[in-house]
Amino acid sequence: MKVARAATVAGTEVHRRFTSPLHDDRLAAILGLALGVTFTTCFVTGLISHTLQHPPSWFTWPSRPAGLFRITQGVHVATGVASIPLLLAKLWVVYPKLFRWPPVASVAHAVERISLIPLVGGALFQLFTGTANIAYWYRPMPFFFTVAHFWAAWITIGALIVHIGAKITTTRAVLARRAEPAPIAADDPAARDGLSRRGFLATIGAASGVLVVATVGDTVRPLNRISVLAPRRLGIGPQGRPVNRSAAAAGVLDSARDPGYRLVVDGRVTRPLALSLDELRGMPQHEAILPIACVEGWSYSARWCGIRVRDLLQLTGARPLAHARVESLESYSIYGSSPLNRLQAHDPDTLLALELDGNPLAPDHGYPLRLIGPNRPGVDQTKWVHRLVVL
Ligand code: HEM
Ligand SMILES: Nc1nc2c(c(=O)[nH]1)N[C@H]1C(S)=C(S)[C@@H](COP(=O)(O)O)O[C@H]1N2
Ligand SMILES: [Mo]
Repeated sequence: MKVARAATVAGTEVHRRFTSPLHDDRLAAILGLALGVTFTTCFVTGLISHTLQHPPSWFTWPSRPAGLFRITQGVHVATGVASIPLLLAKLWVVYPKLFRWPPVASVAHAVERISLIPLVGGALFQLFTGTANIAYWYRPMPFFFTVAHFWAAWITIGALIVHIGAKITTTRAVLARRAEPAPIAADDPAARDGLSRRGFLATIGAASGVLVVATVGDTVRPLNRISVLAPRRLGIGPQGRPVNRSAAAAGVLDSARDPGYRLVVDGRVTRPLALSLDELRGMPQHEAILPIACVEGWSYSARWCGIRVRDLLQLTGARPLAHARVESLESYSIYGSSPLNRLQAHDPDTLLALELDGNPLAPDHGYPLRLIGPNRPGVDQTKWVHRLVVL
């Protein structure tokens, strides 16, 4: 039946080339459904990450639960990675349709076919740029990753909505039908010996699973040892913790070790402060177990010890609803400062940490002082802090 249809729509020449029974509507529908779920998940979690880093004025991201961003961004990268085999399989299943004749049957059909350009292009672009980014492979991206990935996400999701609108009726019908065994093209041994539909789906599902397990170990501790493709293995780096930007790369080796170092607390305060390292060590210390969750999907939980930002706000006479900004010795960098909204600034676990797991911070982890707070993206956990500006 399938073969007959292929022969009528595509002509005998084309049919001979697409003999696999896996170029099939039911498979296309199932893979489409799976991709709909993974892409929607990526879009929502991606928008969360974007909103945290570019908060609109009406929006205050809570500082609790402490590990929420770790989960949303871990899920973003994991579902993105899982989508790679799904998308390749889907494209392979449906590509004979590209050769359908006549190419367009109606205006609606033309719109639907044109929307495949942003859909397929956008989907490939998102998976490629995302993967290149977490693999630290920047050369093929001569544009600013976040900006391109952000706008391409809107284009892809827009095209996905058009595509779902166009296909929902067929998908329902195809999935409602009881799965018939895939027809065997009697004249074609290749088709007969190939995978069954179920076998094909199981293979693609397994490929997705293997890719995810091979990468998520840089955020899911128990999988660390088997995650051979994880870009950031836990347990490697100073103090056994991974580092993206070293003190040398940030150009702060000398300024961080300067005996004249002071933490300045100023801005909208009544009593500005300039505290030496000894003075900081002499203040009440607080301990918190908090994750660092990089936007690239890797994360680890650690025990941090230092001074509460909240205590500094009180000491300097800040307003009760004050928010703040921390600044790094690494001043000429987009990571050189980060905002603390009022919930984060007053959270008892938002610290300017002096210690990591019971030892003074290594230079690469932000010595002498780093910001660490609950439910914040890693990019905002500023290292080598030398100033807290109260706002
Ligand atoms: C293999 C697949 C993917 C990977 C590895 C990946 C990775 C990433 C990473 C690392 C970021 C953080 C960027 C940063 O803040 O520096 C990000 C952000 C984002 N991603 Fe993905 N992504 C993937 C697929 C997708 C897909 C399919 C979509 C949506 C259709 C998507 C939408 C977004 C959005 C909207 C952001 C926020 C960008 C911003 O902050 O402006 N991503 N992604
Ligand atoms: N001053 C400064 N702070 C910084 C960074 C940086 O480049 N400079 N990197 C940030 C990023 S992206 C993350 S994920 C966390 C942890 O990164 P690390 O691996 O460089 O310690 O620190 C953040 N703090
Ligand atoms: Mo990061």
